[in-house]
Order: sequence, then structure tokens, then C-alpha cells
Amino acid sequence: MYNRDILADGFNFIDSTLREGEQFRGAHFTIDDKLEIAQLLDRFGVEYMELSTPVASPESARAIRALARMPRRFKLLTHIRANMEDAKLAVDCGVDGADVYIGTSRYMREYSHGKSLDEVIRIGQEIIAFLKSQGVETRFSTEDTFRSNFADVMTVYRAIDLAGVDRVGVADTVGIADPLATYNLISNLRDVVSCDIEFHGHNDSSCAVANAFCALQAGATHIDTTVLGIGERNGITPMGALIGRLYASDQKLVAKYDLPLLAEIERLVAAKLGIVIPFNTPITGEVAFHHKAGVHTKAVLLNPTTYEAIDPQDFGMSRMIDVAHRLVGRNAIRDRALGLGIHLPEEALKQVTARVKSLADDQPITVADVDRMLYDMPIAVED
Ligand code: HCA
Ligand code: CU
Repeated sequence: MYNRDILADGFNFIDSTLREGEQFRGAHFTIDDKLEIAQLLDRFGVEYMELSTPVASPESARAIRALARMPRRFKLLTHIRANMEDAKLAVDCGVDGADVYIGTSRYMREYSHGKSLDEVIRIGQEIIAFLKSQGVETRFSTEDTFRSNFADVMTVYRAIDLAGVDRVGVADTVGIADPLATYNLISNLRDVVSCDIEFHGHNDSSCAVANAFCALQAGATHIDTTVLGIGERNGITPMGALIGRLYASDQKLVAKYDLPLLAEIERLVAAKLGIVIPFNTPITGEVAFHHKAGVHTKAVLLNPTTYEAIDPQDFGMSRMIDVAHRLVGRNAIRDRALGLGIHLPEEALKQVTARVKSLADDQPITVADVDRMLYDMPIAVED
């Protein structure tokens, strides 16, 4: 096993908020919503955006045409079934690329499209030839890759690569892959095809971020993400969390993105969906930079890196030192007091700390309770 140099090799985000994300429960994006989300993601720096197939509905086709016309840096893709009608309509809508998909697992072949492997390859070759003749970037993915026969998918990928596809896609459709399985599959594929490799991973068993990261280490060039990870069921790799994972490995990996926009993008999409950003979302969740225990806060006040892998400032976020609880330490109390312009001798700080602990032992308390104790100290001197 080897780790590819992700920084040197480069990678691309394919934002699928307006495709996979449209499959999220209750998602209903108007064309204006789509334009607003796309503009923000464009400023953030995503390299691609994928939209629902134009075949889905007339409004879906109109949305693709509208995004095709907007000034943007990202490449516009649409996600289509492996058939010629869909491919023709996609081209007509003015996309830069088409993400073609077809199932290769026994389940898909028996219960979905009912085609043999040879037919899958033949259809793929035909569509790729057509899309290429139209100057459209083409990706071909095997839906449910991880439950497909390994030799079968490799046969399909090899044939599709030889047909001149720009990118093959690996899809963990039901979220069963783990990081090692992802790494193994993609690194094997890396030796089989010469085109780019895309990874699309669902989060049913909580591995979507780790799998996406391992896919990059194994040689994937493109990763599908959505804002907040929205998608079918509990969704796919969330963009923000993958940004966090990459940043934690090497900040230079994400230097190409406008990181302070992340929170704004998530707030926008959450508002459109009528949901809140989950409290434990990496980087943007309300507790992402919340420090509580005395041992932690003491060290964080001296050097935040002690207990932070990510610097909140790089994302326009702020850190929170929590003082209103029984685990509080004197350093945190001192910091709070100084923040209020109250300078207390160490002995007084010790007393306040003991009082906070004692009160918090009986009941949950608030910062206002702590502040009152600080203000009540007789020796407090106002700045
Ligand atoms: C779907 C399937 C898909 C496709 C992924 C891909 C999946 O929702 O229609 O095109 O690579 O998870 O398999 O999202
Ligand atoms: Cu999917």
C-alpha cells in the first residue's frame, strides 16, 4: 500500500448538492435557489457542479440551461442514465460534461435495468462516442460498485477507458464500503485505467468522509460532495467535513478554496431546506470549537493547537471557552474575568472557581451566573 501525493497530483470537488442533494428528503430548489447556491459555491471554488438530469422534469432542464448561462468558473455537469435520449438532451442543455451511470451489481442487473455486462459496455461505448463528438466531458460510473463482482467492474472500466472516457466513477451507492476496501478498489482501478477516477460515497455506515479521503490517497482525482452531505437517505460525503479532513492532513490541500465562505454556504442550503446545521458538524457546527474541561481550556488559552487540529480563524469561525460548569478551571475563569475587564488576584480567582463548581454541582448554570460572581468580588477593579 502506498499513499499518493494528493497535493502534487491535485484533486477536484464535484459538488452534487443540486443533484444528489435534490434527492434529500424535502429538498425543493427553485431555479433561483439553484443559481444562488451555485454562485456561492463558485466563489468558494468548487471545480464542478452536477445537476439533476434534464429528463427529470421540464423545470430541471430549465435549471441546467440557466446555470449554463451564468458567469462561472466551475464546469457544469448533469447526471444521466446510460441512454442516448438522455445524452442528447444533456448536450442540448449546454452542459460542459455528462455523468453517465449504470448499475453493475447483480441487484441492479436483475432488478433495475436487466442488461448483461456486454450490453452495459456496448451502451457505454456508444454514449461516450456521441458525447465526445459533441465536445462534452464524459464520465461513466458503475452504480453500486462495491456490491458488484470485482472482475466484472474492472472489465467494464477497462473497456470504457479504451473507449476514451474522461473519467470513470466508483459509487458506494448503499454506503457499505470501508476505508480499506475503498483504498483497495481505487488503487487496483488506478492500475487498470489511464483516465481520471471519481469517487461517490454514501454515508449509511458513517464512512463517507474517510472513504473519500482514502479514495484520494489511492489515486482518485474527483470526489463527489454535497453541502452538509445531503442526499438520498442520510446522504453522501459532506463537503465541509472533507475539507476538514484534508486541512488536518495538510492545510495547503485546501488553500485553493475560499474557506471563510463555508459557513455561509451551509447556512444558505440549510435555510433553503428548513433544517439547522447539525451541532456536531466539523468546522461549522456550534460545538466545533467549544472547549470545556479545565485541563483543555488551560492549554488552549496558552496555545490553541494543543487541542485543535483546525484553526477556527481560517474559516472565519471563533473558539469558545466554556466557564459555566463544574469542570471549569481557574485559567478559564481568569480569561473570562479579563474579557470583562476585571483583574483579580489569584486567590480571588480560586474562590470564584470554587463557587462556580459548587453552584454548578447543584444545578446547570449560565455564563451570566459566572459573570455575576466575578462582578461581585469586592476586590474587582474595573478597567
Ligand atoms: C443515484 C445513484 C448514485 C449515482 C452515483 C454516480 C449512487 O442516486 O441515482 O453516478 O456515480 O449513489 O449510486 O447517486
Ligand atoms: Cu448517490
